[in-house]
Amino acid sequence: MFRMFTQFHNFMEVEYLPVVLPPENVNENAVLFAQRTSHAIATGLNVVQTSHSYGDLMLLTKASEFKQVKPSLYMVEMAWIESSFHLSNLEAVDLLDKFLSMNPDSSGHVTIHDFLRVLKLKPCALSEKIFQFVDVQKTGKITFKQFLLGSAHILKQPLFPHSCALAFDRCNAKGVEYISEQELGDALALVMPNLDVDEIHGLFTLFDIDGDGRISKDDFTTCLRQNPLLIALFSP
Ligand SMILES: [Ca+2]
Repeated sequence: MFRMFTQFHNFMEVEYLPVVLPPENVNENAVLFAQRTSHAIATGLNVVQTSHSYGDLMLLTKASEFKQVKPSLYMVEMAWIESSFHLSNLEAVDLLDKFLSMNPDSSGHVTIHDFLRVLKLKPCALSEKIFQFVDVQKTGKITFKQFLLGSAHILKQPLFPHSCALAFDRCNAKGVEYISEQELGDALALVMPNLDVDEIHGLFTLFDIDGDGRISKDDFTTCLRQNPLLIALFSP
């Protein structure tokens, strides 16, 4: 840049790209039109056409705020994710928030130890199974994209809201509006043996979103929407 400013003259080339117009007599939706336009630009630049969108910029900004060494590691081609999983940009940013609290290393990888710490899970067979569901390449570490895809895959299952409601009813032994810490502990004991009081309390505080000392149906559903992988704790 400095060298450019100290030249008497600089050369530049302007390439006019073909004007991309919507086809006459045919209804084309905005997504298709954007794809055709993006293709024309990518061809002009002689680069591969990707599915990066404004959502990726939001992810990049969030990763930069969290002082990540390489914020670009957290860009996931959101246009593709949005169309395949119907996951909104805001949902992706929330999942990135969660992932970044797992303390990823400089190459953007998270170990099972930090994964379990943030999800308040104790090391056990079920917890390892949940991690392995995300660790598709079986390297013992996960990337944000793997975490995002694993979470989105569960969150966008048509029966997910129904499963949340069923899980709440299953924990709610007394059939009242709230789940107590004791009831949550009893339900979790079925899938995670030998949970101690602190481990139950850790999960209880995660589920008690408004912090009023009891888990309402809203708390329960909100927590599972923020941490879809935890639905595994309540699967029969
Ligand atoms: Ca509550």
